[in-house]
Amino acid sequence: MATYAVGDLQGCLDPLKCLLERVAFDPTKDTLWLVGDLVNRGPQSLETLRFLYSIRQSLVCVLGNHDLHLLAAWQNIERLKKSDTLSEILDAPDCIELLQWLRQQKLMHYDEQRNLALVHAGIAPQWSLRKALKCAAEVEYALRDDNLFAPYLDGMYGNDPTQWDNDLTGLPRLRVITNYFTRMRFCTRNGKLDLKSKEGIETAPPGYAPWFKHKERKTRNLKVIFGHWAALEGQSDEPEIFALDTGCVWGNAMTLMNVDSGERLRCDCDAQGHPKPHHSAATPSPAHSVA
Ligand SMILES: [Mn+2]
Repeated sequence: MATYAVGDLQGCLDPLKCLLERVAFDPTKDTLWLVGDLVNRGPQSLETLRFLYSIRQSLVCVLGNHDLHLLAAWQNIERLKKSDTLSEILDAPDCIELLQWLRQQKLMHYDEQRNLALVHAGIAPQWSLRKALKCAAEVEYALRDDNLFAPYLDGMYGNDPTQWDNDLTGLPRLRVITNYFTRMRFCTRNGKLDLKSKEGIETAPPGYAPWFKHKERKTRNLKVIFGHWAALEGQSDEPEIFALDTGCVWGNAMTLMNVDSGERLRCDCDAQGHPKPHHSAATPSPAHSVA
């Protein structure tokens, strides 16, 4: 009955399977939380999505920017970029089944018992827990609603507005909510976003800080698991903020964390997002086993 969280998969299925084998993950008993960016850039986006769909009853997952991009490409709203590896999904016979499932996923998951939230990028510092859940629900509703789905995806792209305002309506409102949950790294203490900087904590533009570093953050009593920010290398330096993106698709590693014990496992990956040989499922490294 264990609960594990894994960082951004980005279509890297082998490292995920390697980690799940090492903890003897049992989908009939255990639960897997995923921080989003399930697909894109990595070698096996279609197979990753199929695998997740097959264990969907044991899964809690939130959507990342790459997942939303996939939905937009599916709806012919956004063309695929050269670096995208999503066409195998769009060409697959089970594409509709997989993406109808994907669009039902949330932007924010809140576990009341654990006082723990799961998001892809972060939670706007000026939002209370209640406010954050309400904002996430607005986008989740648009994703599920057949009349709002395409207009939402069409209006989703862009960096403006840069800041939340209660008076925002329509697509700009949904866009800024989406940007907080799926693209944010640095912002001001009032939640003004800088969506250009992607490097480590020390590269914050003047007046900006990582979203989780602001002392006046309204959800500072909430534990948060998130991904999206590979340059953090899995470290937030905050006790209750759990950064899980360790850049598997960039030749670094995929990270799995036991949600209750905080214990972490890494699967080191090569530049193609495959497990490095000494961490392959066939020859698990005893030094890294949880037992
Ligand atoms: Mn991301």
